[in-house]
Amino acid sequence: MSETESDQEGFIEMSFEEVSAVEMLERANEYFDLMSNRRTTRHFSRKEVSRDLIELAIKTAGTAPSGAHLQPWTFVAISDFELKSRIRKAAEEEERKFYEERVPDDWAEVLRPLGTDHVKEHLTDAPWVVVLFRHSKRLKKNGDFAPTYYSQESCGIAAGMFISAIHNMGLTTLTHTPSPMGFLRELLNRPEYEHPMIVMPVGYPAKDARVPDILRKKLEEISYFHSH
Ligand code: IYR
Repeated sequence: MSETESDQEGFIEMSFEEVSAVEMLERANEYFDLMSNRRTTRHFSRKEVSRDLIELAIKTAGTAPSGAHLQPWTFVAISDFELKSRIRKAAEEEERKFYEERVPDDWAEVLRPLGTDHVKEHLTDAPWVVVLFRHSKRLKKNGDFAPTYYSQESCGIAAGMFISAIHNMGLTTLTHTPSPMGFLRELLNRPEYEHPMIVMPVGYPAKDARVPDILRKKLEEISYFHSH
């Protein structure tokens, strides 16, 4: 580390506890096993989930790294049934047009095995629906707007951390992307520089929840190593 950085105002010492090589491998395996068991389902139970758990998942997502540490995200969490119903109605209107008119052939081909359609029960069945809004601008103290940086990447990482937090606590979530989803900004009253990015219903899977019979790519298919 450079002298200047260590002396710089606004810096503190990093806290880091080294673990043994054995423990590291153990933890790595445990985490892989945990995440390997995550599945995305569209079938949610109506069983309630406490607000505390949703708050903790959002706080975990909020630990994500972000461009220039601008934290360009807002998580809107909805349990109000009437509001979830309005979101569902608007989403289904868009999705009906997508499936009936807009979907290109190549897209339809890869959606077919997943069995999706315009009916979005998960938006009213799941006890919580969390909408992630991406900030394309930041509001400065003097009232001016300035850009954010890498907000897509930052919000993508935060969403991943939200998903893993939900899975780790024993619940399930679905990354739903109604298209287009501009209606969410109006329905949820967000400013024009916030863009709805992902809708995540959260809850327990339904008793008869189903998932597509699919496999994940193997390590060899998703990686190349250049090592000595
Ligand atoms: N937005 C539609 C279509 C859809 C798109 C993708 I990419 C998916 O992985 C699944 C669905 C919908 O939510 O049904």
